[in-house]
Amino acid sequence: MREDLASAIKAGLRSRRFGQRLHVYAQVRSTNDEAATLAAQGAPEGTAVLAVEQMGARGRRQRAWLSPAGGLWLSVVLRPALPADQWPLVGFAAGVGTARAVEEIAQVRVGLKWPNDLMIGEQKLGGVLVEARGPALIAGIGINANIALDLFPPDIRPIATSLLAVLARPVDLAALARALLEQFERVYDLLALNAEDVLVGWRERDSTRGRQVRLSGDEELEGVAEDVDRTGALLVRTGAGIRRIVAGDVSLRTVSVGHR
Ligand code: BT5
Repeated sequence: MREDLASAIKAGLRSRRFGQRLHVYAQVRSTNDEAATLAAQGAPEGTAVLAVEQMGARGRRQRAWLSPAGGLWLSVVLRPALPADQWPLVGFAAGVGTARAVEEIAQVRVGLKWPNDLMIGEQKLGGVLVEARGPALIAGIGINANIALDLFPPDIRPIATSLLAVLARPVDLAALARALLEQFERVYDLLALNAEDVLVGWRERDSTRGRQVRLSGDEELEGVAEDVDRTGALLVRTGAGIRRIVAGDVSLRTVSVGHR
C-alpha cells in the first residue's frame, strides 16, 4: 500500500520541487517530526513526508491531531528566504494551496478560518501546522479525506467533517496529494514574489472576516474580525478599537454581523 501510494503520487506529479523527493510511511508518530529529521540531515526544500497513519500527530499548542488511515497526512520541508515577520504567511500559503487542491479534486468549496483551519461550512476538514526547526520550516497539512466520522470520538465528531462524509464517496488520495503538492508549491513560490497575492487568495476563502469572534489563548477578547494584515495577524474591532492578534484560537459566534 505504501509503495503503491508513493508511485501513484509520483506518476504525473507536475511540481518542480514539492514532493519530487517523497517519503511515504505506513505509520509514524508525526510527519512533521520525520520531515524535521530529514531537514536536519540537509534535505532540500520541497522534500515531502506522507504517512498512511500517525500515532502521535499534533496540532498547535501540543494538542492531539487524530490521524487514522484514510486521511492525507503530509509535511513539506521549506527553507524560505523571507523575513521572519512574514513566516506566518507560509501557513496561509499552505491553507490557500490546500483549499485549491481539495476544490480541484473534490469540487467542494473550502473555507479558511484564521489562523490554520480548513473548513467546509462550519466544520473542520483539516488543519495546517507550520513549525520552525532550525533554519527550516516544516509545513504539516492534515485533511480528513476518506474518514468515516464515527471513527472520531464524540467530542470531535460534531466539529469535524471529512470529504467522505460530504461527498458520500472516497476520493483518490494519490490525486489529492499530487494536487496539494502542486498547488502549495505554486502559492508558496508566490510568497517571495508578491505576498499580497497570497493574502488575496486567503481573503477569498476567509470564513472569519466580518464575523463576531471570541478569541482565546494568550489573551481573551471579543469583537468583529475585520481583516488580516500583511504579516497574517488578525485585526479585530473591539469596543476599545482595532486589536492586532498574532496567535490564538478563534471561535465564531453564530450571529453573522456582515462586513462593512
Ligand atoms: C491544527 O491544529 O488544526 C493543525 C493540524 C495539523 C495536522 C498535520 S497532519 C500532518 C502534520 N503532522 C502533524 O503532527 N501535524 C500536521 P489546531 O488548530 O491546534 O487544532 C487541533 C484541534 O482540532 C484538536 O484539539 C481537536 O479539537 C481538533 N481535531 C483533532 N483531530 C482532528 C481531525 N482529524 N479533524 C478535525 N478536527 C480535529
